[in-house]
Formats: sequence, C-alpha cells, structure tokens
Amino acid sequence: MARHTRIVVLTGAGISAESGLPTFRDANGLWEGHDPMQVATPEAYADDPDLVQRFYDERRAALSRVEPNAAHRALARLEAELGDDLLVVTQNVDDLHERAGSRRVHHVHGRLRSAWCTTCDERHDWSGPLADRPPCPACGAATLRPDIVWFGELPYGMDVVEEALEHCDLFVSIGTSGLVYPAAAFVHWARGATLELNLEPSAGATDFAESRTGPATRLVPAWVG
Ligand code: BV8
Ligand code: ZN
Repeated sequence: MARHTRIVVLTGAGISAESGLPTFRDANGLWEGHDPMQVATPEAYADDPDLVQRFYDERRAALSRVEPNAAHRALARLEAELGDDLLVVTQNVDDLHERAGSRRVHHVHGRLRSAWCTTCDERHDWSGPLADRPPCPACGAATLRPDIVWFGELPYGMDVVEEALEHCDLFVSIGTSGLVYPAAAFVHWARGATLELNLEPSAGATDFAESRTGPATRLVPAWVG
C-alpha cells in the first residue's frame, strides 16, 4: 500500500462475514421470516418491541460466539502504525474491530453492546438481553432500547465523519454494498484517493478510483502490507 498519511476506512457487514456474522444481504437475508430492513425501524419497535428486542438480543448474544478475523486484525495493525492518522468508521454494530485491537472506531449506526434509556437518555454498556425489560441502571425505568441507529434515524457523529473525509488522503471502503445512506455517499465526500475492497463490486464501485474484489481476509491484509 502506497503510504498515504491520513486514511479513513469505512467498513460494512462484509468485513465481519468471515467471522461468521451474517450480512444484511446474505443469500436469504431473512430473520424469523422478517426482512432485517423492516425490523431495524422505529415503527417496527413501536409496533412489536419484543420482536425487535429479540432480533438484537440474538445478535448481541452471537457476539460471544465469534472472533475478529484477519481483516479486523490488519486494520488494528495499521492503526498501531498510523495512530490518529487512521479513523475506522463502521456501519457495523458488532465489536469485532475493538476486539481485534482497534481503538479509533466510530460506529455511525450504533453498537449491539450498548443500551439506550429513552427515559433518562443515558447509554450503558450492555451484553445481556433487553427483551425482558431490565431496569435502567441510572433511573430504574424499564425503557432500555438497543443503542442502534434504525432506518429513518440520524446516524451518529456525521460531523466527525465529514471532517475526517474532508482532510484524508485516502478513503477505503471495505465489505459494504453501498446501498444505505449517508454512508454510501462518503466516497463523494472524501478528498484524495478512493479504494473499494469488496467480495463483489458494490452499487457504488464505479465511484471509486480503484475497486478490488475478493474476501476481506485476503484483500485487507494484502492492502495493509
Ligand atoms: C437517515 C443498524 C435521515 C441496524 C443500519 C431513498 C434513497 C436514499 C436514501 C433513502 C431512501 N429512503 C430512505 C433513505 C434513507 C435510508 C437509506 O439509505 N435507505 C436505503 C435502504 C435506501 N437511510 C437511513 O434511514 C439512515 N438515516 O437517512 O436519516 C435523517 C435526517 C435528519 C433527521 C433524522 C433522520 C440510517 C441508516 C442506518 C440504518 N441502520 N444498521 C442494524 O444493524 O440492525 S443499516 C445496515 O445496512 C448496516 O448498518 C449497513 O449500513 C447497511 C448496509 O449493510 P452492509 O454493511 O453494506 O451489508 P450488506 O449485507 O448490505 O452488504 C455486505 C457487502 O459485503 C456486500 O457488498 C457483499 O458483497 C460484501 N461481502 C460479503 N462477504 C464478504 C464481503 N466483502 C468482503 N469479504 C467478504 N467475505
Ligand atoms: Zn434511564
């Protein structure tokens, strides 16, 4: 990899696929017969909170059964080398980047291992289920929801992402279909070179200066060097 000084990396479900976490667009891509895109909405949560809580409880529980893969570890190695000149922006709600050793990880769509109280607005690290409506550690109300950005909700820290993209020399997108906004637009916000590493060309592949296809566990360590 030509040594760029300031790099922003965007990751999607494809970087965690080889760790065993299903992507949104896997073959059937259904959960209990529901389209994840229909479950990951405030309307679904208002309509059937138990269904939505179970959807996230199962995915939160699955985290303890999977491990980071060579792609996550390669990005952690790159951060050890570049420090603050590398920012990993992830659409993923899993904790595999952190468990691989990355410290500078920005979750634009929230995190499975965080619970958000809609009464007192406090967020809490959380590894257990929420469907049984546990009390908020801060205010005691039984109003903890997954700390996840659903469709129609505002992604976290867009100002941080925009600032990083406007000052980077290289933007690399890994393992995302490029179908969900605003993350799919990051390639247009990015200054400098752009590179896509994906199993197959994404919806936005032609917007990248270079697009390489293959599994993340092969492409990312090869790119990091
Ligand atoms: C917002 C958390 C506004 C939930 C997620 C019409 C046009 C344009 C936009 C819209 C529109 N209608 C609605 C919108 C907006 C909407 C949107 O973009 N909808 C899409 C469907 C059209 N976006 C939003 O609602 C966003 N919010 O716009 O807010 C606003 C403004 C002001 C005030 C309030 C609100 C919020 C979007 C966030 C939703 N939450 N995640 C959860 O996880 O349950 S999105 C979810 O899907 C993921 O986080 C991810 O971002 C997204 C796409 O998933 P990917 O990560 O790309 O995974 P996918 O399965 O799609 O693809 C995997 C890829 O990996 C594939 O390409 C595959 O080839 C590759 N791959 C597979 N295996 C490997 C691999 N690559 C390498 N190696 C492998 N081994
Ligand atoms: Zn509370």
